Amino acid sequence: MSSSKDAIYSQPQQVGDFRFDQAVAEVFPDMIQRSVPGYSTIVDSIGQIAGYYQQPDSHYYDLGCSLGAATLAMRRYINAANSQIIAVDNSQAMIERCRLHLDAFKAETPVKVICDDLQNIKIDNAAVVVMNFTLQFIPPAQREVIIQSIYAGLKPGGVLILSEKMRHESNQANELLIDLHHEFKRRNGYSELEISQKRTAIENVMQTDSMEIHQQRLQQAGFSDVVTWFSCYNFSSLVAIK
Ligand code: GEK
Repeated sequence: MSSSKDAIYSQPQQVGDFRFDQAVAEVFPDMIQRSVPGYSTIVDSIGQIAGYYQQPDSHYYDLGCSLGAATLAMRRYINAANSQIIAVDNSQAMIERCRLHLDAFKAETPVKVICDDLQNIKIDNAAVVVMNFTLQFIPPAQREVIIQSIYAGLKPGGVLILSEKMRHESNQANELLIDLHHEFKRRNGYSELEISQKRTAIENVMQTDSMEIHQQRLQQAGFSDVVTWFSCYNFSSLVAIK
């Protein structure tokens, strides 16, 4: 399926809140690749980690799946008997394209694709739950319950793979990480106007937590072991083991 170059914020405009609509879904692979450092590495490693923690007769969740990148990666590495992947997103535009992406590749492991708020999905019998840059779009007050219900739905030895953009506790360090990220975007061809308009659009929609808050929330939910396996600028990914 074709995917286009992201030029959504290239012209001066009245910037509204960012939404995962048709226009974003159309350019999403280009947008995320040019905006998240290490995105391809993260996605492929999610597949590897899922392969490592797979168990027979289990579910694998991709919450906030967008076009299904993490689902495709998991499907490449999972071969345990009687596995099922459940991919969830509440954007109709994303889900339609996700279905086309998944159908374009043949694989053994069945995938159920659901268009719904991830908070309506009961997690059960899970070997692996992936939230690859999704929790940051959920209102902060609802995050604790989500992490608790993921913990409850994981099998013993199961894992949550949680990738997030992080806010650093100290302002000075936070500014450094933001500057490095903006330079990353500039080097990937985004203009000053695109960077600043995107920043305005995302401000109310994406509220980042610090690493300390993520760690605390995971520990309080019961995760005994949490490891940061990827970190670049203000983007990190954790594996939380039940
Ligand atoms: C990837 N994981 O390529 N319920 C379900 N989906 C949601 C909700 C919600 N409440 N809120 C937001 N989303 C993907 C990338 S993008 C990250 C994930 C980014 C969805 C939203 O529609 C979007 O598709 C996704 O979460 C976040 O590995 O764009 O920075």
